[in-house]
Amino acid sequence: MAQTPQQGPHQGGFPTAQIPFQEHHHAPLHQGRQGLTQGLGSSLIRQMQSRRRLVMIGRMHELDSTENMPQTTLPGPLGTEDGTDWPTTLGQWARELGFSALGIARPDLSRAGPQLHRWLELGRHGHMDYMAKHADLRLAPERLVPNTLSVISVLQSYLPPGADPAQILADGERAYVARYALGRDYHKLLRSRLQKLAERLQETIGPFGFRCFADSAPVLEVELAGQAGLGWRGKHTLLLTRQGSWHFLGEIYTDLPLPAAQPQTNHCGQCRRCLDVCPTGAILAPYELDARRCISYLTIELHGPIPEAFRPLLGNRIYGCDDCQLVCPWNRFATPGDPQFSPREGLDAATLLQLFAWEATDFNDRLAGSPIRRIGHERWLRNIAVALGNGPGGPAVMQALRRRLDHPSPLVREHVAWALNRLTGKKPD
Ligand code: B12
Ligand code: SF4
Ligand code: SF4
Repeated sequence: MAQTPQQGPHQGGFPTAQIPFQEHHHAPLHQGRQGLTQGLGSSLIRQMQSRRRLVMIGRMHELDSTENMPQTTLPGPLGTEDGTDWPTTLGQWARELGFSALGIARPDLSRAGPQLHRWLELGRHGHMDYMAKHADLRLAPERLVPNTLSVISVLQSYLPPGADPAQILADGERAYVARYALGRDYHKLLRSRLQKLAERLQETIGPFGFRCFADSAPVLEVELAGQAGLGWRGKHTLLLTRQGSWHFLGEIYTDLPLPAAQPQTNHCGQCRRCLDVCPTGAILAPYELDARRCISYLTIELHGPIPEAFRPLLGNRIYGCDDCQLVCPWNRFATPGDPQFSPREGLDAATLLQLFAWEATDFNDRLAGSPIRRIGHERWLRNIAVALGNGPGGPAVMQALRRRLDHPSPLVREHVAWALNRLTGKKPD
């Protein structure tokens, strides 16, 4: 789920620690106040303004430990005074925008801190340096976006139609691409929908501060979605619901005191299918993933050579991996995803040879608007070379591999040579 080749994966990257955001429409918090619609209900605006004053006074008291200032109670959640059921209203608006669910959390990530730090200390993030660099911001929404009181989390279903994953995985001549990456890149789409949601709320209640995220900043998305009552964490570490796990996550950090949801209980029970199926043993224990072993990391996030020990285990997975989700019993209840994520370029059933023949211009043109484009042509060829080496081989495959032996990239050449050796060892050509 890489964003740009030179930036942190998943993240959208934030090369400097100071401004860990990307994209122009990630305006600073105060800019969320722009666009205030004229003629709003004046009582609502007054309610918002007095609420904000109370929150600020309450915060000043929290910060000052020595003084004897009069006690001021923080206001109740938005809607307490006028009876509006904001979670339901926002949920309806979210569905109108194409999201599948919405929940609200008052963020407290203190319980996740020790586990995130342990994960980093054990080096399980591999080369994803941004995970270590911004760990503290990840754990403190109010530091990432000052004044954050609530997090609105959304689910965006993406399960695309197309060829049966099991059949593709069993066919060594075809390429398996993770379901999330068959269609349009989700990052911008989600953020633009979240922006619309926040703007609609502004038009209704007046100005407030907010920022939208979808895998685009140091945000502990699964943990927050769990707190927002959207599902529970599966043993594979992803957010799981009674409709499965084929959904992206996005958030709005806001200074509104919205009513928070109750977290759901965990429904994994005694099941451990995801742990048992993982081709590389990346799920070391329930809820513990070593990214360095995960095929998603090896094929998308890792820039250099794929460690040789893992190459045979990749099979024909050329971009990401879904095995731990494909076996999950809750995914039997999954509903079709947003049509925006339907397969493009026949990626759900393409042959490895077809994709290996793409030159850099084909790769860039055909994959414009796809998340795959971010790994670049070089890593694309690296991954497909490994998959070809794991396949049945044959004269056409040997010829295609030999043709790439003089590729300008040493990375590509080395993986092509590995594939040729492996196939030659298997079946003399
Ligand atoms: C880094 C990252 C990766 C890494 C590492 C994954 C991981 N589990 O950490 C890699 C590259 C491997 C990866 C792969 C995938 N990713 Co990813 N990834 C992220 C990212 C950017 C950060 C995740 C993170 O914070 N990891 C840090 C570690 C510490 O978190 P964790 O493993 O979840 O650990 C927590 C708990 O498990 C627990 N814990 C940890 N250790 C222990 C130990 C014990 C004893 C206990 C009890 C608990 C516990 O505490 C930790 C902190 O809360 C998020 C986006 C975001 N900003 O949040 C997307 C995200 C999680 N990825 C996503 C997706 C879709 C995927 C893939 C399915 C893509 C694919 N098909 O190839 C795979 C799935 C692999 C898997 N089983 O997780 C989606 C998941 C949506 C969902 N339904 O949950 C996200 C949310 C992006 C998005 N906005 O939609 N990803
Ligand atoms: S995505 Fe694949 S490699 Fe990664 S944990 Fe899941 S099954 Fe294992
Ligand atoms: S496969 Fe089983 S253990 Fe793993 S997430 Fe799904 S229900 Fe939980």
